[in-house]
Amino acid sequence: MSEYDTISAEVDHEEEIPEDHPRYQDLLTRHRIENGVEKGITHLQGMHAEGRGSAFDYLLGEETIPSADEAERAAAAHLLLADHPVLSINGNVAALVPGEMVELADAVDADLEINLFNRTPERMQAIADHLRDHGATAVKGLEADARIPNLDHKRAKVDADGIYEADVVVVPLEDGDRAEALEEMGKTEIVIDLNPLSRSPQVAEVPVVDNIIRAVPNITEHARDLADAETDELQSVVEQFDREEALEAAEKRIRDGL
Ligand code: PTJ
Repeated sequence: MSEYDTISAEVDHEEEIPEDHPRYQDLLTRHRIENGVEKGITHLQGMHAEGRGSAFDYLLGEETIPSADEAERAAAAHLLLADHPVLSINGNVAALVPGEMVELADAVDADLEINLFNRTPERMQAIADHLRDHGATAVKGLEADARIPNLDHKRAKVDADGIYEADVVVVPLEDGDRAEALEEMGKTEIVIDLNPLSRSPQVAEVPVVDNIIRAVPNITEHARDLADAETDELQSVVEQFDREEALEAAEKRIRDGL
C-alpha cells in the first residue's frame, strides 16, 4: 500500500490532499462527493455515479482530450448565442463544482436551476443554500411550477421560467430518460458525461466527454475568450463541431488508449 492510499479517508479538508499526488483530481473528487453526502447535498447513489465516472476518467488519461476541448468551445458558443440558457444542477454537480457553475452562469448570463433525480425538499434546500454560499444570487428549481412531458412526476419538476422555457440547457451527469425527454422538448442539450456510450451524451447536441471538474472551468474560459465575438463567428464554432466525431474520439481513447 502506498503512503497515499489512506489519504482521502483521513483528510477533513480538501486542502490537506497533496496537490502533487498523481491521482490528485480523483482524490479531490471523492472527497467532495463524500462531503456532499455528509451535508445532505449528494444522494448516496451519487457515489456509484462517481465511481463509474472515475473509471472512465482513468481510461481517458484523466485529461481533457482534444475532442472534449472542441466540445467545450462549442458549448461556450451555444451558451453565448442562446436567448435563455440554463445550467442544471444535481447533487453531484453541487458537490463537485458549485463555485465553478456560478462563474459559468455569470460568464454566459445563464440561470442556475436545481433539478434532481431523487428529489426531496431537504436536498433542494441544502443545494440552494450551498450554491448561495458559493456566490449564487438566484437559484431556480424550487418553484417547480411546470413539468417536462413524458417523464414521471418527481423527475419532471422544473420551473416554468427556467428549464421549461430555456432554449439551451447544460445537463451534467444526467439520467438518460430525462436527457431524452428534454431533447424531445426541442432543447439544445450540452451534456457533460465521462461515459460516451451513456444515453445522455448520445442524445446531446454537444456531448462533452470530460470530468466536470475540468470541463466547467474550460467552458468558462472559452466563453470569456469568445465574449466579444460576432454572431457569425459563434455560429461557425457551433457548425464546425461534429458530435459524432467527438463521441467516436472519446470511445477510441477509452477502448484503445488512442
Ligand atoms: O442528485 P440526483 O438525485 O439528481 O442524482 C444524481 C445521480 C448522478 C445520482 C443520478 O443522476 C444518476 O444516477 O446518474 P447516473 O445514471 O449514474 O449517471 C451519471 C453519469 O455521470 C455516468 O455516466 C457517469 O459516468 C458520469 N459521471 C460521474 N462522475 C462524473 C461523470 N461525468 C463527468 N464528470 C464526473 N465527475
